[in-house]
Amino acid sequence: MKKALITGITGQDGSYLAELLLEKGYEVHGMIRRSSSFNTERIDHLYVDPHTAGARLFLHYGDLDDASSLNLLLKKIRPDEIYNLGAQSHVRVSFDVPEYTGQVTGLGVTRLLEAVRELGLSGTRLYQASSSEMFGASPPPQHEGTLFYPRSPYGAAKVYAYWMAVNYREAYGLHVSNGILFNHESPRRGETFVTRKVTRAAARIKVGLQQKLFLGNLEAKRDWGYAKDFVEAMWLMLQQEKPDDYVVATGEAHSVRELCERAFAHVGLDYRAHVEIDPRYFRPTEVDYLLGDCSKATRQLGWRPRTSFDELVRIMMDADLELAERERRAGAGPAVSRHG
Ligand code: NDP
Ligand code: GDR
Repeated sequence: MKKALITGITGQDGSYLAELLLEKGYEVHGMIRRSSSFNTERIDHLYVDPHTAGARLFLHYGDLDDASSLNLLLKKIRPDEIYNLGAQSHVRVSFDVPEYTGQVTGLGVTRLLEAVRELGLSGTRLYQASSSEMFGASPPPQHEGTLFYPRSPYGAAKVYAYWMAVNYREAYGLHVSNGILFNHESPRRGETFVTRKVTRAAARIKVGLQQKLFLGNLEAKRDWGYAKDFVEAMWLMLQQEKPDDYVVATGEAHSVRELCERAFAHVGLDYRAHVEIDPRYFRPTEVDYLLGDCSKATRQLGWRPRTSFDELVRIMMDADLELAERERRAGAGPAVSRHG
């Protein structure tokens, strides 16, 4: 039975990847952070008591900021595959906590690579969650050869991590691949990322739980895909004989404004009556236009996106409508304005 370790298993991608690997028969180990509130909601449906016969999902405390925890975990588990999805992943927030973002999103990768190297885990394959944010201000369409020009502490940390992954591949022969993933979303997306913020608010407005939605820049364009499709590309990368770097995207871009239009229209509303601009959501430097060219992934991995933008909005709206209905029935109070 193959063993995989997922850092960031409690996040959006971690939860879908854990599902995929369990379906494929893996023993899955997830690294989780100690938190004063519950942070395992996205994987609770997968968890069974580890004492149960046949249990294949195991959770361990650790942190990308703590090299000793990484070393101990790798020593204990000796995974065949490591998926490094853990990160301070919010671009806007990275301007507020630039040093911390560098520590976790950047140096965290070095700590992990060093642990693999020090322990001599030469057979272990590693996936690094690189990002289209690394392209930043480089004009679209972006592909593996496009110049990196990050526009945030988050983007800069991911560029550092990307090159450390490449360096450990070249210097020590480690099997490390970078997946340069463009934005991917789902009903499990964190509520402060724009897609989820919009679908959540449109649904709550529809059922009468709130009236307004405050957003930042409506003109930014993103290549939005479905997280469930995208985690398959991560797995495919680690099944290749040779490690490499791949762009994963849909090849279709839409503006935040279009996203609002579609989401609100799905429930028969006009976004213009509800969306207002709050400058606190503007970023000191913005990434205007991301549109990925994933032809290499299609050619070499046989991967292609399966879910269109319209379908994605429908999936997210349907899920958030159900959630809003439940909240309404439970007598939820007025909307809390979340930062993000
Ligand atoms: P999320 O923000 O949903 O999840 C991030 C995960 O990282 C969570 O499990 C979080 O734990 C964990 N984490 C945060 N800080 C630490 C730390 N110090 N040590 C260990 N774990 C930590 O991100 P996504 O699932 O959306 O993304 C997964 C990865 O892919 C990230 O690295 C992200 O930067 C990258 N990426 C994402 C894209 C996207 O569009 N979703 C596109 C390209 C790259 P907790 O739950 O406790 O907060
Ligand atoms: P992004 O995603 O920065 O691309 O990073 P996000 O959804 O946060 O922003 C997308 C675009 O929407 C604009 N925007 C707003 N964004 C947020 N969060 N909140 C708002 O109110 C708002 N109004 C407008 C933003 O300015 C931006 O242009 C995501 C993360 O998952 C990263 O970890 C990942 O690497 C990249 O996608 C690819």
